[in-house]
Amino acid sequence: MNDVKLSKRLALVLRHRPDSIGIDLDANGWVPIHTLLAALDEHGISCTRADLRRVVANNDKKRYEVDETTDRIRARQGHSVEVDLALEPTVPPPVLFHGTAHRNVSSILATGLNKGGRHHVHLSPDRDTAARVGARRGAYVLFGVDSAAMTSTGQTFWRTENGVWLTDRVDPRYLNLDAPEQRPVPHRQSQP
Ligand code: HQG
Repeated sequence: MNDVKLSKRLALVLRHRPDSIGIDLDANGWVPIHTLLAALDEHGISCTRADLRRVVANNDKKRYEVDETTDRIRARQGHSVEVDLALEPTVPPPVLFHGTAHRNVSSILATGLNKGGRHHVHLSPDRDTAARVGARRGAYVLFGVDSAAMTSTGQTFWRTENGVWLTDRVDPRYLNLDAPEQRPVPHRQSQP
């Protein structure tokens, strides 16, 4: 399996469907590397320790984290299965960004940003990153998020180790649609 496919499979297993290869994640999302490799092998996916290390190290968004002491691996964020990432609430920069498909705009302006299938709403620290997130699904728009105002009302934010800002919900009053001319040209981004 090439590295891109392997990385996508890891995302599936470590965030959404550990059962697809018959493994469990612990409460914090970790699985022993030897357990993962054995389960992948049993399901016909060839992956050596070296392959795994390469995919983790080269991953464009540092999606995976290895704990050297306990020899375990987990996804840093993006889970749909129940996990506690044990992140500390953190004060965000005053403005964050969210890129989304153009077709979502009217719904978002009406009801705000909702977490959908994920555990949190994901926000980006800069326009470039938000543009890449939005452009995954074609024509996109950028929202500025008034995180300073949200923080002042006591809303909690967390920052993942790979720099994604998380919160539970963004009410429409804290969203500003970015003017189209301010949109950066996105760079295609693919795993790993
Ligand atoms: C949209 C990728 C209509 C929201 C990326 C988004 C990111 C609404 C979609 C990370 C809505 C959910 C997260 C509403 C939210 N009406 N649409 N009220 N509220 N939405 O993929 O933020 O590759 O679950 O705008 O790079 O796009 O997984 O979230 O378009 O960092 O590592 O609902 O996923 O990283 O889509 O992306 P997603 P996202 P990874």
